[in-house]
Amino acid sequence: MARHSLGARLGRVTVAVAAGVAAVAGSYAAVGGSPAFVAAPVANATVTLAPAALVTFAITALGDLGSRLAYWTGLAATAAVVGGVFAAARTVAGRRAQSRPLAVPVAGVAAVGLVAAALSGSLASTVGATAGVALLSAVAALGDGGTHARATDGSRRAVLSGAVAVAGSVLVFGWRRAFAATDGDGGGDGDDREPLPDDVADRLAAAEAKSLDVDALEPLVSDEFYRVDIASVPPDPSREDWSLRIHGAVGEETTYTFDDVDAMEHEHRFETLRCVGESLNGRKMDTALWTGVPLMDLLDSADLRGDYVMLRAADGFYEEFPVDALVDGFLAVGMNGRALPRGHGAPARALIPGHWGEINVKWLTEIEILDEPATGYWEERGWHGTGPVNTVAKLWVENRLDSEDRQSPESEASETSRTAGDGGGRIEVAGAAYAGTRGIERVEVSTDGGETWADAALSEPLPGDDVWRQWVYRYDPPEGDHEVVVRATDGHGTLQPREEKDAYPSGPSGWVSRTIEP
Ligand SMILES: Nc1nc2c(c(=O)[nH]1)N[C@H]1C(S)=C(S)[C@@H](COP(=O)(O)O)O[C@H]1N2
Ligand SMILES: [Mo]
Repeated sequence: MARHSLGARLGRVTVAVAAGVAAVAGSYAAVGGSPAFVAAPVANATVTLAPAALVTFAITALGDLGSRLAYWTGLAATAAVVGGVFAAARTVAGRRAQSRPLAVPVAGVAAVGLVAAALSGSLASTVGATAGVALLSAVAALGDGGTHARATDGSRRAVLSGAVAVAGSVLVFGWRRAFAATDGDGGGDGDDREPLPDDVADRLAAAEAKSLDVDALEPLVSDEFYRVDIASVPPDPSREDWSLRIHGAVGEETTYTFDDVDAMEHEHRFETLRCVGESLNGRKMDTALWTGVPLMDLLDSADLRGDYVMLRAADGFYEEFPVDALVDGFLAVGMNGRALPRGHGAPARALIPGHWGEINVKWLTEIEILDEPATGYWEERGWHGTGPVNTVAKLWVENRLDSEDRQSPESEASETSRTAGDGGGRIEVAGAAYAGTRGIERVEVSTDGGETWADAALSEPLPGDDVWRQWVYRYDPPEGDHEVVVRATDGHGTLQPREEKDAYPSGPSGWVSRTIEP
């Protein structure tokens, strides 16, 4: 047996990786970021199988970057596995069938087809993956001039395969991103251009009118709603396939179809969500106008006989909490006047007022009433995120005011300070404050590191029991760097605790502060 040169070996690895990449790209071309994408199971397993400590680090330290990393790790791992199978099949076929020239490429492509079918369980996805690899093999063989026997051509083949795989993937992913919004947030229903129903439009207009007029401050209804998913490729159950089963410690087990829910009386609710795993001044806190039905309308007939509930979802997520919280809950099928987007749990998700985001289960499929407490997905990983949210005031925006803006609404008496500066100099700080169903009564700002405090101006609250408020404060800065601190008092009159705590395990707490240079 001749020893293979390093170059030849590298060449074969390159061809195998290129084949893996071509298969992943081919599948993506066919089905996009849907659950049928060949990389979906591996990408989703990266979070579920990763050690809890690593996941916690990724969530708290990396944020959205963490979920993108999980996704791309899954893609890379899939390409590696598929490429390995491709190379192995070709090696085996090469030993057995030296006389038949097509046996080797056919074996490689067929093996990829089998793996793709096993991973995706989807014909379209399998055809896409297989076509990707077949195309790559064909191009590489053509480039070779059909003379794979010559050792020198091994490297040419590798370079060619690599180039084709990279160029093809860039094209496929770029094209999908640009023209086919099948993944993530893109609604998918194509109803984005239809006018909003009047009742929703009116409510959204009222919310806009209540939003503070502050540069770069997110309006009361979020422009961009954060997302937290255990699955980097979220499920995509159709309305026809979806159902919600209510079972466990109930007098009567019930199953609702989407049509059943659709036929019920719908309500609109403004509601804020916040993730227990976000940083103290993070952005995983947002508000939307949700449309749906009160959970009690679905549970009424069930006759609840347990004190706890487990919600389960199509992505394998599950969370448990006391039934007391469930009775105020809502089943949302719409968001800001549109069908609930896939990324936020289409076709239906739970909203549990005042509680951390995690029990607001998306892609909801089951409500199981329990006699005894149980442990949810994140609690198994050490989090305590099933309870009510902590109070927080975020400092998101820091603006320098021009001289025209200097007359601020909350301090008309700034005549003296108006002449004090040289070309503006006034500073505006703003953000959002949230305390779940306790509501926000007051936000105070200190510009001297917490020595003295003044009230910030608050936006009028949105209608609803579980909504944030915006705050803004304008001031003439002192000389030099100074520390701005913000703190909120909830609707029960309780000032949020000053003590700083990390997100893990019970959610961040403390007063947000920022050093500002005038
Ligand atoms: N099925 C399912 N529901 C879920 C999650 C999930 O990963 N899967 N994430 C939870 C977490 S941790 C949060 S903070 C909220 C976020 O909701 P959003 O993605 O719509 O902002 O959804 C919760 N519901
Ligand atoms: Mo969360």
